[in-house]
Amino acid sequence: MFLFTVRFKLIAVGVILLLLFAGCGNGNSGQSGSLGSGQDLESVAKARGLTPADLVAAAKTYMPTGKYDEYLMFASGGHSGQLLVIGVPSMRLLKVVGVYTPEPWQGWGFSKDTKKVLAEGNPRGQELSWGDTHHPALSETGGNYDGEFVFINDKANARVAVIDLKDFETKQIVKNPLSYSDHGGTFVTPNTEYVIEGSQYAMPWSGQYASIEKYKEKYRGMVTLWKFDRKKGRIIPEQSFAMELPPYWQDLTDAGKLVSEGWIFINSFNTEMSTGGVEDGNPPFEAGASQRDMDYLHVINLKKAEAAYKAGKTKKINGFPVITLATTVKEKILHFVPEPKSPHGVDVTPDGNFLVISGKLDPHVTIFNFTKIKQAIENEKFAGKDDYGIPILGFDDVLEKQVELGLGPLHTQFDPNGFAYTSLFLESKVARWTLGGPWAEKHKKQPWALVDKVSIHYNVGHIAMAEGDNVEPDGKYLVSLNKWAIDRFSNVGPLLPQNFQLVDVSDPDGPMQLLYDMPIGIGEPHYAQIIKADKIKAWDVYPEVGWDPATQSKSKNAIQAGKEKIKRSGKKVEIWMSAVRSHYTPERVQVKRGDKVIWHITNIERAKDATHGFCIPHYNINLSIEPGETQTIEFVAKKAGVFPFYCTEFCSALHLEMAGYFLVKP
Ligand code: CUK
Ligand code: CUA
Repeated sequence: MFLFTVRFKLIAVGVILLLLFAGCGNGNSGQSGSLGSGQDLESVAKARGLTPADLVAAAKTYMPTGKYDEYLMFASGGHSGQLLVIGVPSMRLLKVVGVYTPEPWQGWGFSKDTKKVLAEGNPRGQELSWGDTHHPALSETGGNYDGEFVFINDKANARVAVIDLKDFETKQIVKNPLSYSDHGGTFVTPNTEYVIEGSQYAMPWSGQYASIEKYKEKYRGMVTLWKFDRKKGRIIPEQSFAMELPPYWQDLTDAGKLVSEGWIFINSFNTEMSTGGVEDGNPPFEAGASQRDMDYLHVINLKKAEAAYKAGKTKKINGFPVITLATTVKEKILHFVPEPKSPHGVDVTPDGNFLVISGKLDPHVTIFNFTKIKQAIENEKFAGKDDYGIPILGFDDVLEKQVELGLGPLHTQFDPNGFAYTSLFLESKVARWTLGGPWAEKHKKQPWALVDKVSIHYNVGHIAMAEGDNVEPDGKYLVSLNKWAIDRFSNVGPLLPQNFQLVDVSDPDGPMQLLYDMPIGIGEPHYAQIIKADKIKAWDVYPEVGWDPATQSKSKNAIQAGKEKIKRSGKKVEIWMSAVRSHYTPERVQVKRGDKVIWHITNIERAKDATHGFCIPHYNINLSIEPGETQTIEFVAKKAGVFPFYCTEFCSALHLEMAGYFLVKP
């Protein structure tokens, strides 16, 4: 690695010298000309108008064919409802994982099992075909990403999905039984005991009706602790519980780690309990929810909450155990810390001892000291109570520092060099600043000080750093997840892509360098996590022929070559079909109109990448059957006719012949 770096630096320096010598690097016109007639770097750079800095950036991100990225980024797909997998530093999109929205390429939402997973997230029978994904959370062991699972929330409908990274498929969607709205999810505890989902917009329990005049009494926030069973790869709703919270608008969450392990932190806004109604002469939300100078950071003792739940000190709401506000007060589970003005983002430092709160409407980040918070709670040193009886700690008793960073601070990440990085939405910059405490001493840095800023394009929301939420962050790369793109890309009409920008932050003594723009043409990504690629131990092909990804075990409907069959009983027709290059067996399937069709297909291939598709026109069926996989479709053959089915993956020279006829007799 060291050798590589040195060599790399030499090459970079060589490139720059070459260009300077050639009198090239005449600024970036935003347009590139021809490729250049020659094959040498100098003439290509000249023809394309590339500066020396461009060439260095290119050398840092270019991935030669067949080489792999060092990191994988799991990014939310925003209101596409999906999850994106992107290589870092090349910023190549590797996969769009179907989560809340049907995804035909993966057959997601077309097979019996995947339809079932999507339907798990349908509240009271209402079918949903999208989600608003915000915060992916990789599973953790000992406070570091372990590469086994990733979770992601749907803010619009308060749902949580579980994706197994053995095959990058969504395995489960749980619908929150208490709320329609979540934002404080997903975040995991340091060993993924719980997946945390906090609400956003307060509402009456479970979506019941209550007049908005009854806001204070009838509307509530919540945080749900979903118990995760790693062996089963599933959330266990029967071992999960929630806490009732006041009707403030809870925002982001983070789980404590190391010294703060066993605690959860949630920030909030609208502690004014503004209810909108600008049309009736009330202050609009954006003003009404910003009147007070302080909102409340929620500090939750998870160990105590868990004990209360296990002791049965809960109330069933919509069949789900909830620790009420009264119990919360009695059991001393929840405390508030005043936090400045409508904050956004609460981020726990890698050592677990500091909580960084961003101002949003305040140019500072506010840093609280967890040790001081714990002491104040133990000594019951309170500055007051809120309307619901929750004790409020004294701001100055728990404050460590406030650092002025710039306009619109939102989210913070950390590197191994003692730096924190905070996005500045209004300034369109990312600030690098130093942490204090033992960390600063170790890194010999002036504590709590702004060091540097890098411009991004434009209006950054979250930032993601390599292994950035871990107790041992990697740093090196930072990805800025920008909300606006404006002039960064070719005109593709009034709906513009969002822009991910890759920033090199590897040099603790040098400037941060913007390397690359990646347009995101699918939903608005909010958050992402970046994991070392070698931590992911995904399968090349399914472990056995006849694998059922829904159970991650062999399917009872798996068949071997030669055992294909069609069974009829009354109005039911069941088919066991095999797929292999380049045919389906059987190739003809005949049923009568009105028959119930249950169709199992096993891809009996063992070769990597030998995926077959399967589609039937009119019946809205499109599957992707990966090597070794068995899938089932079920439908009623309501329409008579002849329906040619075929393979939708170009799998061999005779792929076009991989087809057959589905005949429905009138
Ligand atoms: S949020 Cu979108 S920029 Cu949902 Cu985490 Cu802050
Ligand atoms: Cu199988 Cu194309």
